[in-house]
Order: sequence, then C-alpha cells, then structure tokens
Amino acid sequence: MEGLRMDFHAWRHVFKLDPNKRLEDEALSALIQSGTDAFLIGGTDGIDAENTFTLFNRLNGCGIPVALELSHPDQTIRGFDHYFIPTVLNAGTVDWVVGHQVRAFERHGHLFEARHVTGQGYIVLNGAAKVAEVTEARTELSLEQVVAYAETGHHLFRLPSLYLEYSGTFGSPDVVKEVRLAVPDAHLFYGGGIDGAEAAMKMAAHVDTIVVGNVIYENLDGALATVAALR
Ligand code: 1GP
Repeated sequence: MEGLRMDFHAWRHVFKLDPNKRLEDEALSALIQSGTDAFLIGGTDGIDAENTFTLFNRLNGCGIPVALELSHPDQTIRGFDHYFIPTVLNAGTVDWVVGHQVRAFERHGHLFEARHVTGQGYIVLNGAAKVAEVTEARTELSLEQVVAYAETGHHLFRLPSLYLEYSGTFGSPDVVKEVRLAVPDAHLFYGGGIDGAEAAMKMAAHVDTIVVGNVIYENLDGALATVAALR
C-alpha cells in the first residue's frame, strides 16, 4: 500500500492492537470501518511471532495501513506496511535505549526497507504501566525534564517521531502542550487513557497522532467515539 495514507505524517488517529488480547471478529470489523488512519500492532506482555502473525493475517488486506511496533526481535514478520522501532529515551537500562533494536537489525535488517522503518523516541510517563516496569523508565520527571527528553530525541538524535506514552492513564495535557511548543517540528504521538470523544479531542489538540489502545477491549463504543471525535 503506497500513497498518502501510508505516510504516518498524515495519521491523526491510530488504534493500537495487542496480539495478546482477545478481539472478536465483529469488533475488529467495526474498528476497520471506523475511519481510523492506521493500525499499530504492539504490546508489552506475551507478544510472540505466533500471536502477532495471527493478528496480522486477520488485518491483511483490510485497506488500512497496518504497522508493527517492533519491541522484540522474535516478533518480526514480513509484509507489514510500516515498522516502528521504539527507543525509550528515559529507560533505566541501556538495552531499551539501544540494544533490542540492534538485535532486531542483526536478525532482520535485510528485510527492512529504510522508507518503511521509523524510529520512535518514547518518553514513558506513567510509572505504573507495564512498559515503565519493563524498561525501568525514569518517570518521576519535572515538566522541564520531559521537555528536555523530547528536545534530546528531536534535536540531538533527530528521531523522526516522538511518542509520549502514558499507557493506561490519561496524561497531563499541560505537559503534552509544553512538549508540542518545545519541538513544533517533531511528529508527536500521544498514547494513554483515551477512552472517548472528549479525551481524544483534548490530546489531539496538541499532537499529530493520538493512539488508542486499552479502551478497544473495555468499551468498544468508547473506542469508536475517539475516531468520530476527530472527523
Ligand atoms: C499504549 O499508548 C498506547 O501503548 C495506548 O494507551 O492503552 O492507555 O489507550 P492506552
């Protein structure tokens, strides 16, 4: 799939699907028809090649870009429209800053076409989230420190995208707004606790792309409302 819709810069709304969570066919159809710009496949717990491949097959040919967020080298599968490779800027261990990514390229680098691979500079901001635990992220940050991480990712490492990750909780619009102001040229993703139209609009006002995850599995109508809110 080529063209504008495949260019993540044009995405305003993304559903993040977790291969380790159960999703009925009917729910998946509703998400496909919702008007979302893309699907991002990713998660933290229990992700393997098999469940990733199963979900990929269910989405294959759906007419909407399907991207893989590559967080484990075992996960790589050919055929995705795009690959996002996260680096956790505020990780407590070097492996999540640069380590897992190296192993992914070592094993699968020959499969990647540069134009289909995008680095994502994660800033993990909910200390209670699984991703914070796994990456030992330093989440007790002042506003200035969050901004400094974003500036480091954008200006120093020149990452093509940044991802403010509040997974599981609705973040601070003030923090997100300050990051937006500090790096106006960065492509900003926001994810965390978007559970309906109001939350979607609040965060979409400050970032390029909002990512909606958990609510898909908890309240499908709420999830669908997040797309409608942006249209
Ligand atoms: C998780 O940022 C995404 O990686 C979305 O967060 O699951 O809280 O919607 P939620």
